[in-house]
Amino acid sequence: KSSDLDSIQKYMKDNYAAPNVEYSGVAKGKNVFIIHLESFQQYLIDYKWDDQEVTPNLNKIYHQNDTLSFDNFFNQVGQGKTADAELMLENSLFGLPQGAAMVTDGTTNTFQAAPAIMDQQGYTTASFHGDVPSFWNRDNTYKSWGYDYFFSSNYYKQKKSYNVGYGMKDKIFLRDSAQYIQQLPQPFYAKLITVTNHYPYSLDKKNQSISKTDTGDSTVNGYVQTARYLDQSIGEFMDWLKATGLDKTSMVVFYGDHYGISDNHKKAMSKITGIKNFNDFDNAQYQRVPFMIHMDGLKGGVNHTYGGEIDVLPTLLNLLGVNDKNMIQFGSDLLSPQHSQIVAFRNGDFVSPDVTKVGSTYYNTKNGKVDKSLSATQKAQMSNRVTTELSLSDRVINGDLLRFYKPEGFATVDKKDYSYKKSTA
Ligand code: GP9
Ligand code: MN
Repeated sequence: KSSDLDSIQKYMKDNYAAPNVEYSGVAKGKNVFIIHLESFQQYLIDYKWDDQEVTPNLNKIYHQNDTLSFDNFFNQVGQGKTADAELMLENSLFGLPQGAAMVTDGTTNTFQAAPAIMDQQGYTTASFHGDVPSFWNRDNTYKSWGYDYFFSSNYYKQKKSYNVGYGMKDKIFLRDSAQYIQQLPQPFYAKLITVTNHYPYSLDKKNQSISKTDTGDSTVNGYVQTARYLDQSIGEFMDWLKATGLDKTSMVVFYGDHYGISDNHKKAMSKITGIKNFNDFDNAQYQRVPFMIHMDGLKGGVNHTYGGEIDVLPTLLNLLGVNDKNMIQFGSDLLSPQHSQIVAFRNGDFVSPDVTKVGSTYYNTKNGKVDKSLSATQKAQMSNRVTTELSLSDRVINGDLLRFYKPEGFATVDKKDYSYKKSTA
């Protein structure tokens, strides 16, 4: 029912955080690249193995003056993994408690997603990925989100040696995406989804340029090798941006979608991090993933605000000078002084600068000890905030509530307008 929207709208109003005006519109009219770093955890930034930086190119971007980097940014995915990350980033809606909303609701629901929003700002929008179009139901969901183009595996020259794991190797994928990127009318909004740094972290010998770790856990040890390979592919891509001049006219956004090493590998994580008894608290802290915004002339630096994937869309829209005050978004501008720093995980756990909740245990985020100073009311307050936002977001998706919502200045997407079939002409 359309009246179900009332409680959602009330929540939006009560929790609205006005975006940071200092950054409003600084990227207006720029091309946008969203670079998906598969399974990339924040700890890899500046991490050394075998006396070498594992990811020198990303490290360099992280520390550049014109990169706004976040070191307390968390992934918030559930079972939908990559799909949940995509959903959160481009809709500011949470993934569902079970399954992947892109699969269960992507074809039929109404969305007010980043590609549609940017399209209506005069942008060309495209997603690129070297796997089959049907994975995570992207080929249908992207129509609902208003993507003009979806370049998936059949748009790329295929050779047996080009593939590993879930699709094309990142270097080949990014190199061969260039021909399409260059044809996009500007300004464009382009999302590039890498995949080589995906479990089980296998890579052909020729592309291995650092030794495996020696944790004694074979599912973990290849992670540095595929992360290094992903990093090199980013280095090559940034060189290409420079060569084309696109580096001067684009905002490049990087994010890690979710953990690479799951909490089944605490012993190995203990070896990698030097944390003695790597526990549930540590596992929650290690849900940090990169979020970096790189743009010529941007006032950058490492920002310590706590936030997560749900906050990306409002943050980017503010930079792009798009007013989203009337949109239904569960995150808020990471640069807003009013931004809430309680970061929800999909299971109701959360992290904040002071408190981390895992299961029924509340820890002090600063020292990892169980926090006995919190009153029952304080606990309930934080915990309720998290469960409320999750369940309201679920209500939006399960009830397909955005079909009733007509924000001013936004035209509903007609899926029939989109086709991603490759023309033979
Ligand atoms: C495959 C890819 C992997 O197309 O995006 O998704 P994941 O397994 O990480 O959810
Ligand atoms: Mn993924």
